[in-house]
Amino acid sequence: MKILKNITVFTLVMLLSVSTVLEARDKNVSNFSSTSNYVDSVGTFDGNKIYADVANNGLFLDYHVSGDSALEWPKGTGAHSIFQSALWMGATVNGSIRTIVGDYTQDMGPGPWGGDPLAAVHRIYKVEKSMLASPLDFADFQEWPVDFGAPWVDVDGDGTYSPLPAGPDHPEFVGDQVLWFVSNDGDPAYKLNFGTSPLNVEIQTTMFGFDRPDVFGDMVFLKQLVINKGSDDLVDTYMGLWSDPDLGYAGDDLVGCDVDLGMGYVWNDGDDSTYSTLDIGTPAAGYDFFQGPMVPCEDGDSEEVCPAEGAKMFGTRHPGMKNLKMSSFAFYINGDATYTDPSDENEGYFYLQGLRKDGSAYPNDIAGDLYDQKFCFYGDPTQTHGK
Ligand SMILES: [Ca+2]
Ligand SMILES: [Ca+2]
Ligand SMILES: [Ca+2]
Repeated sequence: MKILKNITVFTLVMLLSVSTVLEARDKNVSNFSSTSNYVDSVGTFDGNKIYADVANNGLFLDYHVSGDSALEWPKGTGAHSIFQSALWMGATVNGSIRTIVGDYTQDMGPGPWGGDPLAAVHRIYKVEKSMLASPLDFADFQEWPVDFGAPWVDVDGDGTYSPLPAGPDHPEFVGDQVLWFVSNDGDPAYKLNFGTSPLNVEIQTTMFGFDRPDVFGDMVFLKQLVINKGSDDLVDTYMGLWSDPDLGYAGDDLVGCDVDLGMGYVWNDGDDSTYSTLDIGTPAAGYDFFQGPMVPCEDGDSEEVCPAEGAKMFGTRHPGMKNLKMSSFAFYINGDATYTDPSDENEGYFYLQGLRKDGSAYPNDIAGDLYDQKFCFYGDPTQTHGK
C-alpha cells in the first residue's frame, strides 16, 4: 500500500488522448458556454520558439484562451502541435477514489489551498532574465509571489524578498523566461469534471524555457510541486501527464512511447497538410520526464534505479529515495467505441494505472507482450509494433 502523506507522489503515467479537430471543436463550444468563468487568469509562455497559452487553474496548455490549440510551434508560423494538456491525479481516500482530471474541463481552481481563487495576487506571474536591466518596470518582478512558493534568490539571506533595484533579491531564473502560478482542488465548486470530493492538494507550477538556437529553443519545461494540504492520507496515488496532441492536422496523428527514455510522443502518418507548408523538416512532439516523482527505494533496485546519493528533487538529494520514470503509457480516442474518454473517476483511475477504462489490460496488439501490457505502442515507429 502506498500512502501520500505530504509532498511525494508515486506512479507516473503518460496518457494521450487522440481526437479529431471536429471533436475537439465541439468540446470547445460546449466548454466555453458552460464554464466560461472558471479560468480567472491566463498567461503565455513565449520565451523561445514555443508559444503556449496557460491558465492558472492548472490547465498548463489551455485551448480556452484562444479557442484553438494551446501550443504553437514554431512560434509565429500558425502551426500548432498540442491542443490541450494538464496533470491528472488519482488516489483512494478513506476507501473512495478521488481524482483531479484536467482535460477540456478542470477539477481545480486558482490559488493556494484555502485561498481566494479570484484574488489578483493568484494570477500567473511571468518574468524574464532581461528584466534584470530594468526591474522596476515589471510588476511581476517586484511582486514575485515568494510567500506562496515562487522560486527566488535571497541574495542578502534575510528571508525577505527585497527585489532589485531597491534591494538585492530577484526571482530565480531557472530559465530565460519563467512563469509561476498555484492551483488547488480544495473547493468543490471547482471540481467541474468528475466532481469527486477534493483530494485537498495544492499544486505549484513553474513553467520555463531557454531562448537558444539549439534544441533547447524547442522545449518548454514544467516543474510541479504537489502538496497534500488536507488531513487525509492519499492512498495508492497515481499521477499522469495527460495530453491531446494535434500535430498540425489532427486526423493523421499517431502516438507512441519509448520505455527506456520514459517518453511519449506524437508524429504524423505521412506528410501533414499543415506542417508540410513549412520548411522545418519532419515535425514531432514529445513529453519526457527529467525528474520524476520521488518514492522510497525498494529491495532489489539497481544502482541505476536507486543511486547511492538518492533521488533529486528541487535541487536537493534524498538518500534512500528514487525518481520514477514513466511507468505506463495509456491512450484513448474521442468517440471510439472501446478506447474512449473516461466518464467517471473509476475509469479515470484505471487509465492512470495504464489500464483500459474498464480495468482490463490493453491487448497485445496495442501494448505488446512486454512490460505487463502497461505501455501502448512502445515499438519502433518505423516498423510494425513491437518489432
Ligand atoms: Ca488530438
Ligand atoms: Ca532578502
Ligand atoms: Ca497531424
